[in-house]
Amino acid sequence: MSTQPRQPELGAIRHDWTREEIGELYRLPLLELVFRAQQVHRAYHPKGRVQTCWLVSIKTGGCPEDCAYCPQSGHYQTGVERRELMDPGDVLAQARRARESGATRFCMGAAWRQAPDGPPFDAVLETVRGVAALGLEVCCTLGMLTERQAQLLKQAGLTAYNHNLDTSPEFYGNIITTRVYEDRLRTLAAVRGAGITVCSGGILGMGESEEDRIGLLHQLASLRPHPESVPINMLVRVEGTPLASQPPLDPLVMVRTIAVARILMPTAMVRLAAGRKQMTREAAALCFLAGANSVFLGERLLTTANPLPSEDEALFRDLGLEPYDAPVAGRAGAFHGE
Ligand code: SAM
Ligand code: DTB
Ligand code: SF4
Repeated sequence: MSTQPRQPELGAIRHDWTREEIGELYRLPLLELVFRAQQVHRAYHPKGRVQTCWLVSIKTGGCPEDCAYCPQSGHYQTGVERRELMDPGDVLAQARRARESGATRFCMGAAWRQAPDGPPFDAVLETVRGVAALGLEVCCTLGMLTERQAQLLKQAGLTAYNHNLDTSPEFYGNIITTRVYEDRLRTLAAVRGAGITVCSGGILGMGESEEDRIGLLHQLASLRPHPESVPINMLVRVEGTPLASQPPLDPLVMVRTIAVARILMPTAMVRLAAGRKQMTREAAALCFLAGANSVFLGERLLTTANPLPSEDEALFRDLGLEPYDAPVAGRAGAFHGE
């Protein structure tokens, strides 16, 4: 006789999850939750594979937004050195290095409130064309986009656009005052409308409540279709930002949130993004068990530290994880269990 709640639709693709249902999942005993997430994972993704992504900051610091977590906001003194937009040739040199390191997805971040028009945008388009020609998945995160800009990026060969919802709509105003949730949703709609895949997730450890994490997951899972990519970041606490003295997040909260994301969005690539440097190998292992199947490689994220390549090699070896050796965009979901 089972004492567990029934789970008739485990692994179904749904866009009508209620907050209550998501709350029930979120509050399951952790090992039961991780078990269910792994079942969903196995039904939609090959076991033991991770996608390795490479991140480059193509324009750094001096951002007019006031995101309380961000070392690149011009509102805070964080010691991040400002750098204007990189030349396409320099970015392409990094993309080649990323490919040689085994990465199959190349992500470019710019500290802009919104993507500018004119020569800087043309330079980004040229860079996107170049990276796509290397056979890598290409992702950009440039702030808000217009529909026209999204279409131009699509034509240039962009695979994905990263634009995080970050947290629940209710908590958003505590973290950012220079834009609203609706702005984020509008850009995501422009990205989707242009036929670019969506990368959207959030940050944990900013002082948000359990309800806020559930609210974020609810927003993501209500997008139609679901984002193809869901980065879950652990706050990197940077001196000078308003969130610098937040207490450290219990890594099991990452595990729990990743597990719920995996169950709600079965086909998505769930990315264990920022915060791995602050996490033990054991915590990272649990995140993979909960359904994370991607990480950023390389010793630096945008401005903060990431594990060393040698550490990641050892981690993959010890966990028996094998990086994908070719792009995976569009492949998830075509897989029917193993
Ligand atoms: N300016 C663009 C934007 O905000 O969409 C793109 C760059 S922004 C740095 C990309 C994402 O990095 C943010 O949405 C946020 O989720 C994440 N991020 C920034 N600072 C972080 C930190 N200290 N810890 C964890 N994640 C962070
Ligand atoms: C995402 O969700 N995480 C990445 C990527 N998308 C652009 C960025 C993490 C940034 C961490 C802080 C930094 O290094 O500046
Ligand atoms: Fe600017 Fe993006 Fe940082 Fe916010 S998260 S301050 S928009 S770079």
